[in-house]
Amino acid sequence: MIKKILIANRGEIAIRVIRSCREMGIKSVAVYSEADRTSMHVRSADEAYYIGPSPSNESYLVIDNIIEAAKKSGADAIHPGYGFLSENAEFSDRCKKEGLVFIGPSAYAINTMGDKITARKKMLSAGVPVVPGTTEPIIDLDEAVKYIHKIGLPVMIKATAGGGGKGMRLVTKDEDIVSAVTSAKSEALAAFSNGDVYIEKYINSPHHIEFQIIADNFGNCIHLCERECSVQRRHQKVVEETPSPIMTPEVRQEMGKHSVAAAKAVNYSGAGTIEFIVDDNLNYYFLEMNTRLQVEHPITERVVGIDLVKAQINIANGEKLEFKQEDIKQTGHAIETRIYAEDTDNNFMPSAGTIENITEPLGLGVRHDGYVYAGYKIPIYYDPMISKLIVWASTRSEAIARLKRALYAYKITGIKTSIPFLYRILDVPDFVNGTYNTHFIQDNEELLKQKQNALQRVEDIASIAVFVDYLNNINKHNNQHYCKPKLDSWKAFGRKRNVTHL
Ligand code: MV4
Repeated sequence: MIKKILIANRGEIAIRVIRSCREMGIKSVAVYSEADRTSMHVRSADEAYYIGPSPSNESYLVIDNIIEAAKKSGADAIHPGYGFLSENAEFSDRCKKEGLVFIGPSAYAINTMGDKITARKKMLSAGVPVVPGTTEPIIDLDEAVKYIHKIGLPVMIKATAGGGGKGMRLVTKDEDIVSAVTSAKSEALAAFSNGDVYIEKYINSPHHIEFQIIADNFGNCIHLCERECSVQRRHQKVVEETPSPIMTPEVRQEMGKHSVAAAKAVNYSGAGTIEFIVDDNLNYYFLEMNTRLQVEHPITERVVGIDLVKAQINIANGEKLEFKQEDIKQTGHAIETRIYAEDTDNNFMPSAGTIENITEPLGLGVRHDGYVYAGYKIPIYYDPMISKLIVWASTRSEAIARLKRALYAYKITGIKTSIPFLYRILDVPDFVNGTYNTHFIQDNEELLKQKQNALQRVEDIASIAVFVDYLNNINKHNNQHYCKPKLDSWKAFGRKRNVTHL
């Protein structure tokens, strides 16, 4: 039985895992780097262990340090969160060897899905549709050119060790084939120490739709429906929603079955995600599998009513899935926006600094998964995502209205955030109508630019009010009133007058 879990992560996801641990009566152990001594996850956990200097390759990515902390604390399991060591096969294996339960899939599942060529082969033999293309690395350039002529341009050259857009080239012209293959290979070799690349037919303006699956260690696997993740910027998701505005019950059922088949093909255990690209005619193709809990998991939790972290822990504990496919129903609509510490009106520059004040949105249907607090200095070493704002309502249009209300109420001073940009997304006709694809942000660049709308004017008035307060404080200070209680004259009667009157 798992009694104590070490969370090998930081920020909002560490706090998210700690919350489920507390509800389940499981003790939680935080780990922290130098820069994270004052981080919220350290305070939220039952215990905390220092694991090294601020750069993640000296702390959150050092397997030995994390195992040592787990041993010292007496934890019996490790939750890796997302990022860091979450998709590291060596870490999964090492936990097992040390007698610690890794709350995630086997090294075999991570390795098979991590190598895109191997994953494509596996999916083909499991009957899952993959993007038309090759299933062997390009060895001979002439043969690659011949193959591309056969399937026709445009194509994408992708690194087998890639994913998330790294080591990828779009080829639209015959004369670019050789240089694209050559540069993709050298980029992949430099980035992943593996220069193998393969060919895929290019799917124009696709949707990114992913399916959540959960599987236990007894061969049971179900899907928890889809998430629409097409609002992305430079392969970073910005808004996610479920259900997808373009999904139909028939396609959902079919894609769900293929997602379960994909997971079963690698004996998957735990929570995972099957990513598809989908064209306008709802033809769908397997892209990759994420063998971890994802950032956007809360929208699924809300719409299907399952605590995914609790499910992960129960599975790792050797329990059977407590739900059957026919128990899974989507209720209402959920949307998540990721809040980044960045200046969206200045080329999305990271906005480091100290949070002066934060007012988190509350109210019906609002969930805020964050970790920053007033006075917190955002470290430069890690991802600039500071929180996720998730709303739920019974319909999509109500959910959009609720999200706008919550973004409006969300006030952070001291740093710039993506909140104003997110608000503008919710007003763009393609978003409102649910007719967007992965080119949404590019296609709506002009509409997404800062403009003097009603919200902006209210923000300006709020800023002026804060400044007036600030000036008043300076005046008080000059008159030595600062931090001293004001005494009405009748209260001051009979006392030594130490208050300078204006
Ligand atoms: C593609 C594609 C079109 N055709 N593959 C980008 C990230 C990586 N996971 C795969 N990606 C793409 N692969 C073929 N054959 C278009 C993209 C793509 C994309 C995919 C999902 C979400 C956002 C995207 C943004 C640009 C390109």
